[in-house]
Amino acid sequence: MDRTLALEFVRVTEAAALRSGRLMGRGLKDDADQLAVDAMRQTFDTVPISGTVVIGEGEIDEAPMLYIGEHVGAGGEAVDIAVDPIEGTNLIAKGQNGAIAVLAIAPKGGLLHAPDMYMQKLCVGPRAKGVIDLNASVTENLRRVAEKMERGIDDLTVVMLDRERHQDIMKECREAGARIRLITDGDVNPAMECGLEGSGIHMVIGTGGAPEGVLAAAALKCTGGDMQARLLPETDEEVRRCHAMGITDLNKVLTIDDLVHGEDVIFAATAITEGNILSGIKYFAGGARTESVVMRYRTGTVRFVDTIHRLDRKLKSMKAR
Ligand code: VTB
Ligand code: MG
Ligand code: MG
Repeated sequence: MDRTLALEFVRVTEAAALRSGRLMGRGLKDDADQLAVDAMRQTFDTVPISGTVVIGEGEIDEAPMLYIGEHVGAGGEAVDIAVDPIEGTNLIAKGQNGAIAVLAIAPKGGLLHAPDMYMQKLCVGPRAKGVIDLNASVTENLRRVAEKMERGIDDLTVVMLDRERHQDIMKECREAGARIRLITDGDVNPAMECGLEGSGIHMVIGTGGAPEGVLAAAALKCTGGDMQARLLPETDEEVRRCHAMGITDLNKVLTIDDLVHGEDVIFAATAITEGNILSGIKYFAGGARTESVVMRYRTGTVRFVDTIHRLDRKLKSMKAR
């Protein structure tokens, strides 16, 4: 993929974040989501790609925009797109940390077309690459990651969604001595943070959305991190969808390269609320400031984009056109 596209994609996540961030703390998660979806959709149409949404807001009959199969872009290189215009709508609604606007782009066929079902995930950063095993116990994984990172288990911080279903792994992490950060929503952001030195996050574990799993894998692939996952279909229909994707062995451990294949992927995210690496949006009279990250697997470049948006000037220049 043309590398100049990377900056175009940041514009897309910035737009989604800028538009929806205004609603922080207002308790309006669906309204915020709608604003982000609209902004992302519009901005995509200024980017010179022929994109197909493979992970999006839902099926064609349930999502008016950015539905799976929808074509976006102004025309150009054929790419597959995974989007989550707001990853963590509850977080925005309550003004809590960790909401991001996020996307991943790969050449056709580069992203697992993960349907909306649960996925068991285990994510680590580059310093722990090659040692995780989803079939091993949590304790064993913590032991191996700590050893690879040349530190104690008590120097590891593990993130998981605060859910009843995680009681067992939570207990195991506590007994092994790891520090835990329980989050109410949004497991893509901490997975991305695992790959970035200085975030203080070393592992993300537990069950969350499969679409979010592919976005996490894209970020971790770019930073050289590692991930393993397993689809957890719950209904016959979900099982059928796994089979349709060519996954016949439902117990199969998906590696990071199963989730994101090939040698080319771009990941971009803009913080909406505060994160451990990216600061949340700050609005001021006439504008706002956003922090984003954009990464390319091909070169391994991780670019932090700190942008001041003069919304008053933009409006003026649009009117003058
Ligand atoms: C998961 C997680 C997401 O929603 O999909 C979660 O991966 C929903 O999980 O990051 P529950 O069914 O347990 O509520 C998010 O937190 C936000 O999209
Ligand atoms: Mg969302
Ligand atoms: Mg989400």
